[in-house]
Amino acid sequence: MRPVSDPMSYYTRVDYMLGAWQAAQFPADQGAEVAFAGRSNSGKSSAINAITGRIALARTSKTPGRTQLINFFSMEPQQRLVDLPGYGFAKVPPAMQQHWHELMGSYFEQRQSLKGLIILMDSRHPLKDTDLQMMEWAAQRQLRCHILLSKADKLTQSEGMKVLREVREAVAGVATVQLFSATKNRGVDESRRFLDACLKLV
Ligand SMILES: Nc1nc2c(ncn2[C@@H]2O[C@H](COP(=O)(O)OP(=O)(O)OP(=O)(O)O)[C@@H](O)[C@H]2O)c(=O)[nH]1
Ligand SMILES: [Mg+2]
Repeated sequence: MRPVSDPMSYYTRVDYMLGAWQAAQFPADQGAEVAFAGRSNSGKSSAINAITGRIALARTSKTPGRTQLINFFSMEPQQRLVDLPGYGFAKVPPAMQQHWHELMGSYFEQRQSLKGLIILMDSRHPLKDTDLQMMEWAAQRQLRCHILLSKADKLTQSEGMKVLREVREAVAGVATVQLFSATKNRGVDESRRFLDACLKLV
């Protein structure tokens, strides 16, 4: 359940802006934004919904690979959250994988307002090769990088602490890490603090 103080939060003022299928459709490259990346089905859209306190702002799905657009959400015109299409879903046709690469490539290369990256990793299967590639992309851009170990409600307390410790050790100096559960609203405040720092709200 959400704490009662939450509705006053800055993040609950978010609105859907647009979904971009190609770079020409990106909104004006001004201000600051933070993107949510991660494998298909890792919980990106659910995390955006939890952080903004909306039930269905970003579309979630049991079918991996559902979000094929880069979706932009704004709190203020100059401050945005970005839901990136998921990666690592083998059943996506090659032409679509190629399109994903081109779209993500142009986003990461061009986007000056991109100030931070949140990478969602299922806490039961963290640090896959594609996640490491995404961290490499962030490092090349010198982006702040924060990992949400998602679906933490599926782990026991001690399993959660163990995976947190292991991933923290593995990415020390490169990314910060926390446990997160969209269904239990766990870790929302901590993730907002990362966003605050990137969006210059503090
Ligand atoms: N138990 C549990 N399930 C979750 C959690 N977060 C997401 N899920 C479920 O995982 C599935 C995928 O969630 P999405 O948020 O759509 O994942 P996504 O990363 O946006 O997926 P794509 O857009 O397809 O790449 C859905 O069935 C969600 O309900 C969580 O914290 N706990
Ligand atoms: Mg999604």
